[in-house]
Amino acid sequence: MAYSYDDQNIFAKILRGEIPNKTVAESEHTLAFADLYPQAPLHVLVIPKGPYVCFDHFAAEASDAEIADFHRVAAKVCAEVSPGGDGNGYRTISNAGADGVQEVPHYHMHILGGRPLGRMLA
Ligand code: D5M
Repeated sequence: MAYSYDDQNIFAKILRGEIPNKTVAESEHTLAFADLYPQAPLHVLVIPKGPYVCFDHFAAEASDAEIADFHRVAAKVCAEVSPGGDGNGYRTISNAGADGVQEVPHYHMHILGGRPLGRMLA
């Protein structure tokens, strides 16, 4: 499978510091920041710092360290609203490609929470 990464996408520009973001968490391989158009009281995007287009690209080609780091950072954000703590839960979403209606072609996980999100399978 060949993936073509467009380094002019908006998240690549955020990672290069060319446009601002509201950082929530950062680590060696991962950045988490507030979504510009929040759909819930908590709406955070988690992205790897490496040039990956979508989930399966990341999972296939990133190092184990990048993959572990990404999920640790995402879990830290989720923990704020986790039913395992004091929260009421959350949803993670990752859109890919045209059918997935992915707007920004840099892999990202949406984390939504802070309100009842309703049933959603499509
Ligand atoms: O979602 C892409 C998401 O990226 C969408 O929820 C808006 C968000 N977005 C777009 N530009 C920015 C900036 N500059 N900062 C923060 N968030 C942004 P997708 O899954 O690709 O449809």
